Amino acid sequence: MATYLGFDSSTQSLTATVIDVTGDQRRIVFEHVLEFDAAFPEYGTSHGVVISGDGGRTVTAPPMMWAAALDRMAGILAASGLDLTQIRAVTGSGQQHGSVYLAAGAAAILRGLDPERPLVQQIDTLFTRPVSPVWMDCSTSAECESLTAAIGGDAALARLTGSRAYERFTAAQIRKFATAEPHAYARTDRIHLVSSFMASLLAGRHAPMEPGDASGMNLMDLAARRWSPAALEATAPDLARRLPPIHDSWSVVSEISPYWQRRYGFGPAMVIPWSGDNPSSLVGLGLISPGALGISLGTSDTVFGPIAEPAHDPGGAGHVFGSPAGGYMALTCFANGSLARERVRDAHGLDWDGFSAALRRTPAGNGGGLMTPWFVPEITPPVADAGPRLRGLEGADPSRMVRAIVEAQALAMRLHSRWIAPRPSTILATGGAAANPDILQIIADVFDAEVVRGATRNSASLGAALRAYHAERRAEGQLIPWEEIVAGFTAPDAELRIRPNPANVAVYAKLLPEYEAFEREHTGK
Ligand code: XUL
Repeated sequence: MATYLGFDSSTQSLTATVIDVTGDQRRIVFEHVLEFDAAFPEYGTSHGVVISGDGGRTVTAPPMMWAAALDRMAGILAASGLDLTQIRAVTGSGQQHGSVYLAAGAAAILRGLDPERPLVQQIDTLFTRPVSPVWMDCSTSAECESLTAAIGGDAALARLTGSRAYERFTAAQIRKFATAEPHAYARTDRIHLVSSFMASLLAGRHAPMEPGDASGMNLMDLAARRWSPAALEATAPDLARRLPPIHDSWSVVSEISPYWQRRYGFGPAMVIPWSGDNPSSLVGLGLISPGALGISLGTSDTVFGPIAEPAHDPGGAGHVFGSPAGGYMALTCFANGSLARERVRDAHGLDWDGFSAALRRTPAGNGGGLMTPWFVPEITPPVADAGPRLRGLEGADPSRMVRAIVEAQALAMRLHSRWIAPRPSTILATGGAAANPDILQIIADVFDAEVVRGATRNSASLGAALRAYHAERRAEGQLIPWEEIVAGFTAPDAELRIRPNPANVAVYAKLLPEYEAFEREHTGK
């Protein structure tokens, strides 16, 4: 048997997917999701994070909780009846941008983990900072300004690193920590991303980063796929020695450490560097050739696709990352994804069925009513002061408010993804809300494109399992083309193809410039 394990350590949950590629067999043999809030109430998170009282700008999560989840998931895998000795390689993906700060003793602790005791009992002295700032944090505007000035402006930084400075990106977060807590920073020996931290736990040593997730830091020279000395210099003192090296996405870190082998019965599986959740979803959706567009409807909504050259968003709101399949990917991230849909649903006392019924009851264009979806501070376009802005919706009933949020999200996605694929013919949808055909219909109508649903909602952990397969075969001297790696796993859900409705397409073609003007009016841009 040849099986491969992929994880996804996302904002709200840890998912594991095991694929079997024995002979002609190509199937998913295990898939499990652990929701952080429900499984680990002792960490006090809400939707996987802790939001501070400063207007929601500081958002963190306890890295110890992610380690506890990895340990719990390994136990669930061991109890599932799967033969873990057959797993040849393992990798994963992490929510992007979040950082984990480790002390000098970390390497010895990781190496010497005792298989008789749970992970969390052994790693409490690992951290110089008990919390990790995560992608929802937007408390670092001052740090972004100084980084931008040091590199020579927004365009120069975007050319160098793939993105202009963003509050949630790791450089600004590291700078804030180094300035606000210089002693703790001085004690920090290694700074990991969520992805490389989780890989380190599995490998029993400091794992490297890879270009897909390292390009979400504003620190990597995108073309050279190396740390940029100028960006490091502008961020914090002595940063170079605190960062792991950047290795190819398909390199081998090491064998999975004795802790996992003895405690749970893994064989000598290869650990491959973990990537970011969006780069991993790109693979898990089979988006290998430029021109294809994916939409992930998760805690955040993201629109992304593979691109051949690192072209930048002229509007300045998007990012270019390395693709773990080689080449590049473009992405635009909206903080107000399911968070905002849930706010509207809850404010009107609806469940998801009621939410869908509201969409079916109301006409495209909402009678001219418009809303911006900014329930929490927004990334695209940048909006620091949360609160949706409304036009023509005063006193509107719940159904119109539901339509307003979904239309606003779809219009914003269209507007801010034109630089990635101006006229996509097909859109692949994934993430929790991709289960809702009424939401997908609005996306199809706004984009005037067919929307198909990914074969699995867990595209990031499937992408990780596929990356493990690719890297292990490559390490054994077999270079399998990516099209073949994903074949049989990523064909879209055959049941669901949503075609645009021409009458609605015409309504949204008129509404798009109006929404663009409305957004501009409230952002001053
Ligand atoms: C992407 C981003 C989010 C996180 C969490 O830039 O910030 O999509 O990766 O999923």
